Amino acid sequence: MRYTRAIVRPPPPTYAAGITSTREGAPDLPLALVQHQAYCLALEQCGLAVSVLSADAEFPDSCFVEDTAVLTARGAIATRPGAPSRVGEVSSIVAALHPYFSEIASVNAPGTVDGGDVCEADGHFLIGLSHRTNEEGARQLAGLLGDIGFPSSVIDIRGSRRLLHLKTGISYLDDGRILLTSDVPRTAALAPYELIEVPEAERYAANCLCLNDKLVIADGYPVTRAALESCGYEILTLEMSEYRKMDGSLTCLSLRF
Ligand code: CIR
Repeated sequence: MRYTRAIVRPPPPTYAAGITSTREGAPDLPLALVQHQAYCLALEQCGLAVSVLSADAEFPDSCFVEDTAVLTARGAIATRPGAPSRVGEVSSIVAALHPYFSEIASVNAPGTVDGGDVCEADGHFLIGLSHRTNEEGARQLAGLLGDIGFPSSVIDIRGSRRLLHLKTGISYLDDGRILLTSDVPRTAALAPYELIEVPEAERYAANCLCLNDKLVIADGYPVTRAALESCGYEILTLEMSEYRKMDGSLTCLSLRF
């Protein structure tokens, strides 16, 4: 799919109060903002026009806009995030999407879905069943995707403690390749793809952005970078330290369409 636009939202002054499982210390907000600007620039280098929403201090995790919607070439679906503190992030994202999507479907209670659990691989959607995306949410999402002609498969990652979301451990790279960590269960849903496994010490690098003809990866993961370069990808790297501290990775910071 060719991407033309992205929606992003910078981290707010309350960012350090967001949810995290890491013990890497509090994020440095000024540095996070610098990293966010570099992120926007990288999206532009990939050919996307970037809309920057204003920071929202009411929601500390609101820079991770990916979790609030699932965007496809045939329509948008508003999610219902699995963390109660994040449910209120959705309405302002729906408002920002309305100029581009005439109808926006929704995941409803008791279903929960985080967009970080949804990985599109050439028109087939892999849906992670996680501690954020529950069975009812995955069922609703599969139905809504089916309504607009997209098949999907569910991958249960609830036993993979190191994965917050499916896309914490997996990225689709176009041309049939998937980059992933050893944490992701090797289910039949992955059989059609060529799998490239990142080394254990570089697990964070499994989340990357394949945008048009470029690959954006996190800085500091040389083995993964070399493997991807040898596949012929043009690579941009970004320092992600202040997002990693809050369990965030590259895809979480934008909605792309
Ligand atoms: C959270 O726990 O919800 C945020 N601190 C991190 C969300 C990361 N989002 C993503 O991977 N899609």
